[in-house]
Amino acid sequence: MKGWCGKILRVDLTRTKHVIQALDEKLARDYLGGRGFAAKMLWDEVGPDVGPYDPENLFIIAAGPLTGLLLPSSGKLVVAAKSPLTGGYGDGNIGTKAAVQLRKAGYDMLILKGRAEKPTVLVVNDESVSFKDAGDLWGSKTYHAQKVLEDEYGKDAGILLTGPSGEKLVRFAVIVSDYGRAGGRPGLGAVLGSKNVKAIVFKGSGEIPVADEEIADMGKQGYEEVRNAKGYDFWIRQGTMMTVEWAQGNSVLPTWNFTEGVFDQADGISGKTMEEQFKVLRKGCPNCNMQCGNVCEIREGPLKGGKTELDYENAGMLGSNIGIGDMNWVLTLNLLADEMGADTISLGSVMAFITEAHIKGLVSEDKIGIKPRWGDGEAYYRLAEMICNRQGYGDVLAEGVRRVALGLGRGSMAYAMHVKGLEISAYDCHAAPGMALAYGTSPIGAHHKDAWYIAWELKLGREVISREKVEGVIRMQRIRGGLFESAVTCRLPWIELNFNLEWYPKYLKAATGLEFTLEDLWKISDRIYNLIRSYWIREYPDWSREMDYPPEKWFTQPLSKGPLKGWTLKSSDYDQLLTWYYEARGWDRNGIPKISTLKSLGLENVIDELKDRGVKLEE
Ligand code: PTT
Ligand code: SF4
Repeated sequence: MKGWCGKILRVDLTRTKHVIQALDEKLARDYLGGRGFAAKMLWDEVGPDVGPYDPENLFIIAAGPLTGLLLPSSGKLVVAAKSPLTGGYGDGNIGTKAAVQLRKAGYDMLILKGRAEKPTVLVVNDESVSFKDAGDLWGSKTYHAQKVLEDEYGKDAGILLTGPSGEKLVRFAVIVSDYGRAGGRPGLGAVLGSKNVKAIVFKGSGEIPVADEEIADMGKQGYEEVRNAKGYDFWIRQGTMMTVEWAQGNSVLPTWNFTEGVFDQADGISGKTMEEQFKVLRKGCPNCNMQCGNVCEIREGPLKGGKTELDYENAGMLGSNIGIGDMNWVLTLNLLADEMGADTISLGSVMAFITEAHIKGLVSEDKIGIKPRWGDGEAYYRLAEMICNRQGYGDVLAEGVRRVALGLGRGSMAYAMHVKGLEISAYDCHAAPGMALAYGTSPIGAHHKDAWYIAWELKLGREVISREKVEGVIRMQRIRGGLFESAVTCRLPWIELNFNLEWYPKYLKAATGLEFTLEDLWKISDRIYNLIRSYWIREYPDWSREMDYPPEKWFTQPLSKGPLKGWTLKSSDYDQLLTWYYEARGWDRNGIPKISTLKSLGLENVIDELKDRGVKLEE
């Protein structure tokens, strides 16, 4: 086998045993890697009888055939498990040295099962696997733990960590690596914490096998094209932070718990402010020559002098969405989240939610223990500490907005900004029905990663309700959620610098020796999407189209500021888009795949199992 390393490492934490399995060639061809492998493993091995924190849940780290090769931006990994936040399929993507080291150690995937008896650091060094006592590292913040492990295993070691939030089972805890790369929004850090694993260290000494040595020259050409692309210089100055100005200009910057799309202090948290006043270093993932990591220094406040990497989602959710226009507080909250290993998007969302609930009289200051107030950085810093440590009322908020709203009741679900339990990332959709559809149909809950449709939607027209819009969302899901998440390489060269998509089938051919047309890749992507959808339905057998609806607020509470004042989503428009989406995907009116669709993708086994669980499938 070429392109793939051909091996899966399975570790049983309960028995401190491991086994190396051959990677099945059919699995590789049908699912490619990354998310595809993870979806198949979870479908086969983690059914509805397994809870997210049960030892039987799998924690999966999966590479793809392009991961770690000397090709533009290939230092990425998928982490996946049944999600404690949503109860459904959960994954995330993380740029890390661990991506390269996993593959050099000879594996395409690591699957953890069971629960270690005591806090453990798992060390994978080629074929050797050891279970080390985590000792003092348990309870430590991620930067410290990274440093201690680097001192022990070397600076080139690949290290994946869970922070104190993951150990304490904050439902939106993430995996952190390399001082500030984070992935696995649907609670992957909590799944690792539940397994008593503080960190996984990879060291590899092998070569990743490829079919055609020409790939080295093809990689060089790719790097050159990236380096010479229009927009390169600006990209490496600001990276995703350039999106703050863009979002403000287009009335989609989440403000006050997604109540508005414009923020009067947006300048304070903009890419320009970051670049001119806070950025001290440019950093990147391995194998990347368009490094977008904005390392910023905090100038004021309780973490003054601390350094943290800033991206757009962090600025939107820990800035405007809680009314903060002071970059120092955004950076302070961001550093806290990275050190504790909590997702910035969900953290910002749950703090915004409780602020709104407090303003509406649903929860008192006494109960929260703090008065949450838009823009009050100090109060949010204290609240964030409580949440990340599950202290006081922070214990309630650590459950995520859906569960908090279910507990509060009294109509509060209307402004719990989530889909399927995953908090919405930083794009307001009062006036963006296509983007709302992207959130509604994302396979992990409301995340922009599968279809960042908003920019395309603005070109087509916000008001347009058409099949073309729906096809655009699906096309994007195929490319971003399918190709990039299963070949496992960064999508940003393609998105930000127009790197030609046609390179990827060529790279896949050179790596694996197998011919993949773009059409073949879309079919693989559709197979993965249908399997993930079936996974959700198996977990929630009374599935209905409401599961794919965005929150009520966008339908009922119009924007009251900015050029789009008065806009809301219209439910008839959204329903129409959703119906067309289901038709295009071959799903019934509730979003359940039809038998003919599953058959066309080779998912016959799924049909029987869903039927056995009492799900009605249309022909
Ligand atoms: C991603 C989500 C994002 S998406 C951001 S900023 W972005 C937030 N980052 C967080 C953070 O930082 N710290 C923290 N404690 N929580 C955070 N939560 C949020 O998590 C990320 C980049 C970015 S920056 C994006 S868009 C692209 N995402 C890719 C993807 O998903 N797939 C892929 N093949 N390539 C991608 N390239 C880009 O990678 P999740 P990273 Mg992240 C500090 O993981 O769970 O998908 O959530 O991975 O290495 O940090 O790179 O404006
Ligand atoms: Fe990492 Fe940014 Fe490079 Fe992508 S473009 S690999 S996120 S540094």
